[in-house]
Amino acid sequence: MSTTLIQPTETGIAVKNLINGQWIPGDRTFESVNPANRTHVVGTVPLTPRDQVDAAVAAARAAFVPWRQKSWVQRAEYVDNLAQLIKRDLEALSRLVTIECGKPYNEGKADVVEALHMAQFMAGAGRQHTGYVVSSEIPAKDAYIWRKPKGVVGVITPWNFPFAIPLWGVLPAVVAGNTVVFKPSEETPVLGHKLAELIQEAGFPAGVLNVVHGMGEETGDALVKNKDVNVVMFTGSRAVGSLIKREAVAGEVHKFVATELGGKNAVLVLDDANLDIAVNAAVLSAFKTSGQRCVSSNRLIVDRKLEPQFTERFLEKVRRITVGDGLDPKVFMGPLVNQEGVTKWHFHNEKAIEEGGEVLHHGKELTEGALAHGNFVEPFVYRFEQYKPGTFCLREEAFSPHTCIIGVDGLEEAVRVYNDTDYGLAMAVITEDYRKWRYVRENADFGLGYVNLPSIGAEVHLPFGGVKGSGNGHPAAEGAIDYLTHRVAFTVNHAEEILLAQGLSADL
Ligand code: UN1
Repeated sequence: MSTTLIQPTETGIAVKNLINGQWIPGDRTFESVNPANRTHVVGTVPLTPRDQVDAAVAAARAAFVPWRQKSWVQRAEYVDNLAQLIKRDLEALSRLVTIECGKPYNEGKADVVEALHMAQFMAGAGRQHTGYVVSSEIPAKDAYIWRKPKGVVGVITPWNFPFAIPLWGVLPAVVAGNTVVFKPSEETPVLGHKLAELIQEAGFPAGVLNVVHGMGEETGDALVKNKDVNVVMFTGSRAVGSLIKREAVAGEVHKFVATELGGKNAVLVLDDANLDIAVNAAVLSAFKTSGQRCVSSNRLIVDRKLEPQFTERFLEKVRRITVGDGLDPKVFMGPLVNQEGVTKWHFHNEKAIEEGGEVLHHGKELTEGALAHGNFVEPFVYRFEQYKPGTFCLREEAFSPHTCIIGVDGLEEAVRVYNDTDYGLAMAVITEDYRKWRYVRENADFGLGYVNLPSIGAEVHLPFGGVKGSGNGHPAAEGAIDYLTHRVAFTVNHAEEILLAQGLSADL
């Protein structure tokens, strides 16, 4: 059992699609480049046309019947094989995450470890309950709530967790008996390809897991509009998620679209906060992964009583943040994923200034020397002494190292300010007072809540997903099985006569 894995110097991998167990090269291709050095081509990747996407869906459809006839335990065995392979290749895969998506090596490794944890969790899930027996009005009847797979699942994932997030969707789908067509992000297709290689090596039957590469407008569009796709699991931007929801379900009542769409997350620093925890949680929430997590915090909502000390200590740490190629162990922030990310960062910074934010740390775009060909920017920090409702900068996700300190008076204003966005994904509150965090838990809108921690760092066996504009529930991790199975009612009579519920007469 061996696969060839990319070393830091290796370039130009010829990525192929995986359809029905066959490797299919692309007629048209695009290049995936290293965001720390755009002259470094990591791979050449197929632009998959509509008819090839349809062929992948047809392969998944054909594989569905024999696959669902296996037991949950049998299907989970393949996932266990995959877990072993991820463990074997952990180091090389971690380096590849850094090379293709830019995250520092330790974060690349955490991404692969998170994927491994999902594989371990789902391998075990094959031996968990697959439904319930419930009581009936008639003593001789057993009623079951029984989970059945929905069919073919299209999984479309982002570049910021190129190894973990695909497995959040793909693995619950296949363990539950669905088959999959997976489209990796066009920013990290070589990692998608490595995953496809491991899927092949793990021995999944042909057609159970298919991988197609390309752009959202062509390949993704073909996948979400295919009538034979029963569920779409999408993680990415709110704009694309909304479009997919509209397009995918138009005229297709059976189709379900599960979305996980980012946030305008925050750290709430209350008046009794431990300042060491508050400052560290704020730096990690705002700037880990260069602010490119859907759970990154663009807002630090700080009680006015602590705000001056907090700000001074926060800025001290921000000034020491190192930016550079993530393969260098001293680097805290790697590059942004692409030049559009850099443009967007400039745009959000300019909006913050235009809307009256007081700039506290004006990070620069770094374009000199060894960084000349990468997408490097420094942190940008600004302040609103009073909350300013209705602003773009305090309501829209920046997905970059851009954060605002907002002064508030007390717990209730902190929560009001926190809730004043269209999103509701991740929230961290820093307090020593159990009554205060309980108030926040009950009154703030979020899917992931933390006390005395950053807003990042979720574990796979917890549900992951937000409310409001952050998505429609838990299309990822622990919660995914709910979207990937249909719970059927199944009732069995053990008597020798027919007795009906609600006192309904069975007399003929
Ligand atoms: C994302 O933010 O896009 O909770 C995913 C975390 C990670 C997953 C983040 N485990 O920070």
